[in-house]
Amino acid sequence: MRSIAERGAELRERVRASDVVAISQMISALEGRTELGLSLRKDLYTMGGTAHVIGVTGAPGCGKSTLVAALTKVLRQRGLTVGIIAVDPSSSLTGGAILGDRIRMQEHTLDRGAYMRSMSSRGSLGGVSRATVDAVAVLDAAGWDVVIVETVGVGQADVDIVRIAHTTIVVSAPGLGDDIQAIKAGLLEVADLHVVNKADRPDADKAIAELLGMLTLGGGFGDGWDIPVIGTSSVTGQGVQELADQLTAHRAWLRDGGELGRRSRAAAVARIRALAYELLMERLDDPTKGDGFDAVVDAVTERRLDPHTAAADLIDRVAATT
Ligand SMILES: Nc1nc2c(ncn2[C@@H]2O[C@H](COP(=O)(O)OP(=O)(O)OP(=O)(O)O)[C@@H](O)[C@H]2O)c(=O)[nH]1
Ligand SMILES: [Mg+2]
Repeated sequence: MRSIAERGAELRERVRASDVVAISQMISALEGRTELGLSLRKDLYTMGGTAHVIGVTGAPGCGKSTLVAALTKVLRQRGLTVGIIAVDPSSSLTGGAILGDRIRMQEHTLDRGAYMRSMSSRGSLGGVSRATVDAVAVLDAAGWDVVIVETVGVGQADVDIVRIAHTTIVVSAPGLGDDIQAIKAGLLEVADLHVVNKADRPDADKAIAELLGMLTLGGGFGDGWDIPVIGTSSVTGQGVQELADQLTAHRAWLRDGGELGRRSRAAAVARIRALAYELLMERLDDPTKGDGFDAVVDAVTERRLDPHTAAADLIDRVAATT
């Protein structure tokens, strides 16, 4: 039986050589937090840093997955390798989304330059964000040129993804109703690029005009990047080349204008804080299982001790054992 260290070293080499089987194995190991996965985490981070990470978010059913498949085709034609991570497709209102995604991605499955992975947040409290960030890191380490993360545009996962994405695309579509408008408004400020998908529909022009109106009301952004609003259709292919062009333009702007450094720094801060919080929660869990803790709970229940002091003591105890 080979040691964890040996297996880890072999897996890392295969990932570095862009072996898709190894990529899948590594993502699974990280997601499942196996001993192997935990041993890989630190090295993984220093292996990457070259991929263009693109977040695609927007209301359920607006056509994100279909658009990502169409965009992938264009990017592949341009010679770029594309990794796709679909976060929590199971929460979809449209149902059967994973199957749909698989079918849409089928034309890419025989293509070694395209990789797709679905991640579900079911049963994992906050775990989907971490698992997604890890999966992005694996594809980045494997040398993928572009890593696209699709999220449904309503939860914490989106916020976390936006933090690690270099470029965030907010997708909307005509005729999705008022709830959707609210989601769109919430996502307005995170967009680097707006896409109004289903531009083949007759009400698309109105949706584009509305969005332009909302952007104008939101005030100028004035940092040298004019947020484009692109009408796309996965049916006719309209706008997908332009979207690919704008992604390249945004990446160049990020690099040339110093914004890339700022975003990377903000992402590092967010990541450190999230991991520290997670670590603290794990460690807090330990003393709460000990006998000593029961006495503290008794004291707080009987109002002999206030919960603020008890909480501060708990943190001190955790810090003392580190
Ligand atoms: N007319 C038209 N329909 C589209 C277009 N793009 C997607 N659709 C349809 O919209 C529906 C939803 O598409 P998806 O790509 O699954 O949308 P999604 O945003 O990924 O959905 P979730 O992942 O479930 O949130 C499907 O029935 C698509 O066929 C488009 O450009 N035009
Ligand atoms: Mg989808």
